[in-house]
Amino acid sequence: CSIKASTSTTSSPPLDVSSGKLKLDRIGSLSQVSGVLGCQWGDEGKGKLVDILAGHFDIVARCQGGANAGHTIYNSEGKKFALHLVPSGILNEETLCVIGSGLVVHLPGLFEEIDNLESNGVSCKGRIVVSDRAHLLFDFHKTVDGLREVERGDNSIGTTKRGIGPCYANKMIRNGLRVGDLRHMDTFPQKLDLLLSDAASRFEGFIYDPKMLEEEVEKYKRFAERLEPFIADTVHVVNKYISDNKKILVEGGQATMLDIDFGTYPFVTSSSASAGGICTGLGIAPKVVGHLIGVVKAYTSRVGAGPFPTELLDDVGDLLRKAGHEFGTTTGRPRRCGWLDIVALKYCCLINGFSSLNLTKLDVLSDFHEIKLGISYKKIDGKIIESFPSNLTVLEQLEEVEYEVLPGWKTDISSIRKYADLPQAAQRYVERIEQLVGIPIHYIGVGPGRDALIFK
Ligand code: 2SA
Ligand code: GDP
Ligand code: MG
Repeated sequence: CSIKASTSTTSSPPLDVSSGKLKLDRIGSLSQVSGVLGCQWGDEGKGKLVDILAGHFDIVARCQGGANAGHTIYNSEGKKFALHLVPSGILNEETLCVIGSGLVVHLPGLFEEIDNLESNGVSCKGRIVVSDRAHLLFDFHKTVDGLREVERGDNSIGTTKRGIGPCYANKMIRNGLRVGDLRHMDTFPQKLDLLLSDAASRFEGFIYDPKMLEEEVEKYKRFAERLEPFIADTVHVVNKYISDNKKILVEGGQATMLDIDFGTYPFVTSSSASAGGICTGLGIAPKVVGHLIGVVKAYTSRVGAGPFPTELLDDVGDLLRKAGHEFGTTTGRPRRCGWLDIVALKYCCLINGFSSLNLTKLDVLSDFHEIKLGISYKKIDGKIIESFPSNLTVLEQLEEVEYEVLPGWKTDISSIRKYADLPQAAQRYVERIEQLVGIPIHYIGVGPGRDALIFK
């Protein structure tokens, strides 16, 4: 169900990039329900693309994760916004932002984010809806997250300590509280008591005194009142938009290599961060999901522990971190950096069936004499592994990654807006990636700003 830009139901004009209008054939090839998903270990720059595309969609929806996500976007005046729960469509006034049923929502954090947006001139009233099926993430989930990390000792995951895993665990063992429970404050205290008692019985370090329940209930009574205008049955809302022929853009949080099923388990997040999460986290049918854009950084970063075959623990890695400003948007942690891993990228493309890719942060590679692409993994016994292994032990026992070395371009590309104007070596890098993964790169990021995008 391909759509035409000219039939857009949103009134915003096509985005003005300095090379002219946003290339309409690229927008025209998007489908009624499109998605933007991370291809690596997160922080590929998904938020920037979602913000840019938002003007062409009626809804921007998050389908999984919580305030562990950190999406950095800039408005047209260059003002920076770091979003965690609010979808990256919020800067586009015409867009309705949906926090879907697959999310875990920390209400104090959500209100703080809304207040911050409002105080910076971004109106949120009537523009955000929160699913009544989304799970409530309480402060105690954060405490438990921290306690579990301590318990894991040397095997700690390096979570964002935002309570994500413990909240999803409650969802799965079926004693969690959902946003819709805020409409039934009579049974709320009893359910919360069970949750808190459960956590206290599991962790010695978790002190649960009765005052805690009282205080929490009082707080949530106030939250319930404030949240009421935002609460909706988003399954109904989103499907109604679809049947009215309106357009939905789904914004992925984290990325496939952090997906609970397909990532580097157990060093993953606790939600479905790949294509499947779109349907399970929004309640829409697979047949309506069309064009998926995979966002891939021109190199790789990872924050937190876990395997990272192309990681660079030397000066080159430091240079990537410095040039790319690779520090966590949520926690400020330095991100681990390395070359682009084609083995992991091919695996991710297989799982998600992307229609196109957005290669981001190509500008960050401008200072390098040579740039490497991780092509295959070699085991200790000399055997080549071409597909991404499911087993952590296999990953840990890799002898080496085989690289293809490409020449760098050693020139600033951040003000270039036309593909043909990129240096030959940069074009060669882009085209080699396309060739290796077999998916076209339609968007190339050359800077953090809205206009720093090349349409190929
Ligand atoms: P969690 O907190 O349970 O989801 O952590 C589990 C793993 O998932 C990783 N994770 C992330 N990786 C990259 N970016 C994320 N968002 C923030 C950002 C991270 C930050 O945008 O920079 O600020 O540190 C994100 N969220 C979760 C996490 O590092 C664990 O490896
Ligand atoms: P997300 O979680 O995938 O949305 O990504 P983050 O916002 O956590 O991290 C990406 C960072 O890179 C942000 O600070 C963006 O502003 C920045 N960024 C995005 N695209 C580009 C790009 O093409 N070039 C440069 N230099 N920075 C970019
Ligand atoms: Mg991020």
